[in-house]
This record gives sequence, structure tokens and C-alpha cells, in this order.
Amino acid sequence: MSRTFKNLLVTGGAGFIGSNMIRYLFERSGFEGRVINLDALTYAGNLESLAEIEDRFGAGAGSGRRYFFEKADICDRAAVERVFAEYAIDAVCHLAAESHVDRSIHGPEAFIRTNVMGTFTLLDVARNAWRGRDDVLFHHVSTDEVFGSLGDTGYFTETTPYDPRSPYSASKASSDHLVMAYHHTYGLPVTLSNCSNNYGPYQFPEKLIPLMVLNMLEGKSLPVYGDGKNIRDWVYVEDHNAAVWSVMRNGRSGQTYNIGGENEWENIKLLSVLIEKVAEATGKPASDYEKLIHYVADRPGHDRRYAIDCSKIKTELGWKQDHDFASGLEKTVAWNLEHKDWIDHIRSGDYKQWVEKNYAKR
Ligand code: NAD
Ligand code: TDX
Repeated sequence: MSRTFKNLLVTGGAGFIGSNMIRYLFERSGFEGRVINLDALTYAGNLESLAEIEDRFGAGAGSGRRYFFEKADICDRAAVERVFAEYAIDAVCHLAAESHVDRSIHGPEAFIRTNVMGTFTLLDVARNAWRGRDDVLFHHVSTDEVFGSLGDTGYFTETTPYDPRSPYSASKASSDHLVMAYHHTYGLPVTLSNCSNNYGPYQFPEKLIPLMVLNMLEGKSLPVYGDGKNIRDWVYVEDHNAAVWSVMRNGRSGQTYNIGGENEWENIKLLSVLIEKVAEATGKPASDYEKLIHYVADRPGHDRRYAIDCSKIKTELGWKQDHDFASGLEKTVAWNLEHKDWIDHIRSGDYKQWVEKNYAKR
């Protein structure tokens, strides 16, 4: 029988995957309970991504309110305990993290703090709040990067040994181990998913796809790391979120599920497709964008290839991808063209003031 929840805590709900997850929960999942979005609003968190949800299901919904936002740090134990008690949390979808590999190379400390200590704090609060209950669930959203780097062949499965190679992936691997340790040691009901590269609307423009699209639109250089032949497996964010929800509803406690696009691309080949899509959308010749490509110094420790075997979630839970790459990229390019304000805002200092002004009113 599928699990049902009443009060679902989504951490990192103002980020890229989290805001899409909350939209998915309200618009597509059939979930009927309350969503509590707990987010510290770091540089990567943006409440504007959820303005419509706030109007329809938050303060704007009056007594039928089902969406709540709590600005808090997952490392702040007292704040997390208060939220668990105040909303009678019975499920967690844990997405909050420092998520950008390049930033982890320049400043690893924030990654250890949030990804390791923050996950530990959430787990420990859940353990105390849920003692002995089996009608609750802690779902941890993780990455395929914990498995390290593949050669030309093979796939990551759920039993591939962990071999993280960047401070980001090491911090995520550590958080995955803590989640499983809390399950085995304390009996905490948990599920875990390891997903490949996501793309789609509301992605912070430091990640490859939105960065390249915006640089094309602004006539800036397109920086390709190393020889451009590193391979990533791309999945549309809504397909990832549907997979996470199917694991939360029907996945076996204590189990890990791999999620991927079955859609491998060399970075440089992906960039040519992206150039075609941007050229179609803007009506400019592709050559205008091709001349912006610049090969730059490689990322230190740059993993060569990621590729996910997601047969477990497909056979056990019946999940599959609903978006092909061509249509997913077209939607993503169109979204970036239509949301210049969102992009300008998140890149400028105005955003902080917007939160203070607008959020204080709610
Ligand atoms: P993101 O950087 O866009 O969003 C992260 C969110 O977490 C932001 O809203 C930020 O404000 C919040 N946050 C950061 N530190 C916090 C803290 N200490 N307390 C509370 N909130 C905090 O990240 P994303 O791309 O949406 O990734 C979400 C999750 O999915 C991460 O755990 C990431 O490791 C995982 N993941 C991402 C991808 C991907 O391709 N983006 C793939 C697989 C797994
Ligand atoms: O400017 C760039 N040039 C470039 O060649 C950037 C930003 C990236 N790249 C390359 C590096 C990677 O091979 O593109 C590929 C994708 O890079 P990112 O978008 O930074 O993603 P990646 O490092 O693969 O990690 C992402 O997927 C797994 C997310 O950021 C992680 O949070 C997730 O866990």
C-alpha cells in the first residue's frame, strides 16, 4: 500500500529542484496535505520561483492554506525542532544543500557544514521527534557524483561502491552514509535517491545549461572545460521529481534508488544542440553563437563520465522519463528567454531586498 503523509517538510524548497518539487506536489502528484518549505535562502534560493504557489496555496488561500515557508538553516537545531513540532511533520523530502561543484573547489567549508552537519541535524531531530513511529519517512535527495567517474563503458547501479572525488560529492556521500546509518542504527524509516544532472526551469545560472543559454543571449564567451568531452546523463527536473515522489510513496524503507535520464551527452555536443535551440528561438544564425565557444582550463578532478542504470526504479516502481531531451531543452530555452526578470533579480542584490519587503508582509 502507498504511504500517505499529512505534513511534508521540503528542505531547500526555494532552490532549483526544490521549487519544481513543490510545484509538482501541488499540481501533479495528487498530494493533499500541507507542504512546509524550510530554506535558508542562500544565494541559490529564490522565493520568486514559488510566488504563484504562495498566492494559490499559501497566505493567499486563507483558511484553505496548504503551503508554508520557514526561513531557517538546517544546521540550526532549535529552528528545525520548532518546525517539526509546530507543523507535526510526518515526512521529509531533504533537498537543501550546497550544490555547485566549482564552488566546492573554491570553498569546501560551506559544503561540509550544510551537506554533512545540516543533514545530521535534520536526521537527529527526526529521530527524536518520530521515536518508534513507522508511519513517517525521511527521504534524502542525492547525486550520482557519489559513485565517482566512469570510463567509456558501464553504468552506476545502486551497488556501485562510493568513490567521491570533489568536496561536493564527498559531502553528499557523507550525508548518504549518515542517512543509512540512522536507518540501520535507530530504525529511522528512510529512502534515498541518487540522480544524474537535472535541467529545466528555475535553475541557477551557474550550472552548464542556463549559464550557456544566458551567455549566448548576452553575447558572452561560452567556457568549455578541458577538451569538452566529459559526459553527463541529463534528466528533466520534473521527471526527477516524479521519481522522488514515487520512491517516497512506494519505495522500500532502507533502500536506494538510482534516477537518470538514460541520456548521455558529451558537453561539447550538448552545447551544439543548445546553440541550435537558442538560434531557432532567437532567429539568429547558429554561427553567431558558435564563435563564442572558448576552451578554458579544466575543472580540477573533473569526473569524466556519469551514466545511470535506473532499471531498479523502473521495474520496482514503474517510473519512467516523460520528457525527451529535444523538447525538454526547447522548454528550458523558452523559459530562460521569458524570465529575464527572474534571472536579473537572482543575479543582483535586489533580490535580498525583495525578500525582506515582500516576505515581511506575509
Ligand atoms: P540549489 O543550489 O538550486 O538549491 C539549494 C537550496 O538549498 C537553495 O534554495 C538554498 O537556499 C538551500 N540551502 C542551502 N543551504 C542551506 C541551509 N544550510 N539551510 C537551509 N537551506 C539551505 O540546488 P539544486 O540543484 O536544486 O539541488 C537540490 C538537491 O538535489 C541537492 O541536495 C543536490 O545535491 C541534489 N541533486 C542535484 C542535482 C542537479 O543536477 N542539480 C542532481 C542530483 C542531485
Ligand atoms: O562553465 C562551465 N563549463 C563546463 O564545461 C560549467 C559550469 C560546466 N562545464 C562542464 C562541467 C561538467 O562536465 O559541464 C558539465 C556540467 O557541469 P555543472 O552544470 O556544473 O554540473 P555537474 O558538475 O555535472 O554537477 C551537477 O550534476 C550533479 C549539479 O551541479 C550537482 O548538484 C549534481 O549533483
